[in-house]
Amino acid sequence: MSAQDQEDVYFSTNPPPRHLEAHAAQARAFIDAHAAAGRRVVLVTSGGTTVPLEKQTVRFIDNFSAGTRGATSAEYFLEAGYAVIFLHREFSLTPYARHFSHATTGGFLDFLEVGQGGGVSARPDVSAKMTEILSRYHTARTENLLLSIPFVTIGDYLHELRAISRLMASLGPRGLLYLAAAVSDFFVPPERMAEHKIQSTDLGRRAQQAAAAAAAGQDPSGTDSPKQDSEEEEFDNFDSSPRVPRSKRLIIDLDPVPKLLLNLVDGWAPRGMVSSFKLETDPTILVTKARYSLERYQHHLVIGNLLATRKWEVVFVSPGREDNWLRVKRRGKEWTDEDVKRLRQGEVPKEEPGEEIERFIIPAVKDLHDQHIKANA
Ligand code: 9Z3
Repeated sequence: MSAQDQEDVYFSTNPPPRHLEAHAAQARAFIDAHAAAGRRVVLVTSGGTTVPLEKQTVRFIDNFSAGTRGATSAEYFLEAGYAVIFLHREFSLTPYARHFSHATTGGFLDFLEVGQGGGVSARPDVSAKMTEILSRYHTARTENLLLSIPFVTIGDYLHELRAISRLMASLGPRGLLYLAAAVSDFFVPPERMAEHKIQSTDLGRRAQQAAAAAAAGQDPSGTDSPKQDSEEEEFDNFDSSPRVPRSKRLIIDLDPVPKLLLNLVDGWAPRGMVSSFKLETDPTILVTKARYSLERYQHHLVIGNLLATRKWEVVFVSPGREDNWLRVKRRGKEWTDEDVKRLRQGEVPKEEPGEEIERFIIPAVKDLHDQHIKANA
């Protein structure tokens, strides 16, 4: 099947999110306003996509990502003069709020106190930081520089990504796509997805079958009546660990998600700069996989990172350039060659990073974007 056919099949069989049209209208107005002002626009994707197992979803598979990379990057893009569309997993980290909503020192309410007059104010020790961040947030909001759009499932994400990328096409090379979301590789296609909560007991399954038979006008007595769990002792040798009968296990059968990055690069936003992240846990394959992704999708930049060391170091892989490793400073000490070697092997330093690595990532991406605009003007 061609990439276009795969796209058509995926989008015609997987329903769009409820607010897609409203989100697209917001994105259109946002992009048009900034295009008219000659401002660059970046689409930052952030957080993990879910794979629902049921239509009325109780259970789902999730992808790792707190949204730190995306939310932090969005702040640095705003600082660098970009208008930001922040397409993020609902309830994951968001720009500015992240400093207080997910702090390790406490929840949001822990930063507030009730004053003598009864009003609420920031705790004195965090007041200066809160004032500074609040003022940056207010600037972004009042100048309409930050548009936040949420997603939850892989389906929501892909529909939103396609709609917004197509709108970004009007920006030509001044549009930047910065794809930091952790995107599911596998999903349950709608025709195989259960409507209701998947039952974990025979009792539940049989009750469901009986209700379905009754609804279809069949004699429910034709189906087995609900039995207590203890009554079922079916057993088979499905695999070499027959401790649990197959009837009690949940076997999930997933299809691959079509690789739509190719469609994005060729068709949705063909003149914009496209950068993606590559996440690995095995240090020996990170750069090879990042290069492979770049060659496969023919886009402009892959930023490789290891799960364990992602806050310390990333590698920029781009066509015709040497690999470029960016690393944060250490608190109170210098990197030795030995330290760097260990870091690159995925060994995490004991202390926290001395600064946010996005402080270096965003100017380096902007630099490549400058070159992209010049080359494609
Ligand atoms: C990343 O690699 C991000 O940097 C992280 C950020 C998800 C590691 P956090 O939000 O984590 O700061 O907690 N994102 C890309 C992940 C991904 O799914 N990439 C695909 C892949 O590696 C390609 S699009 O195959």
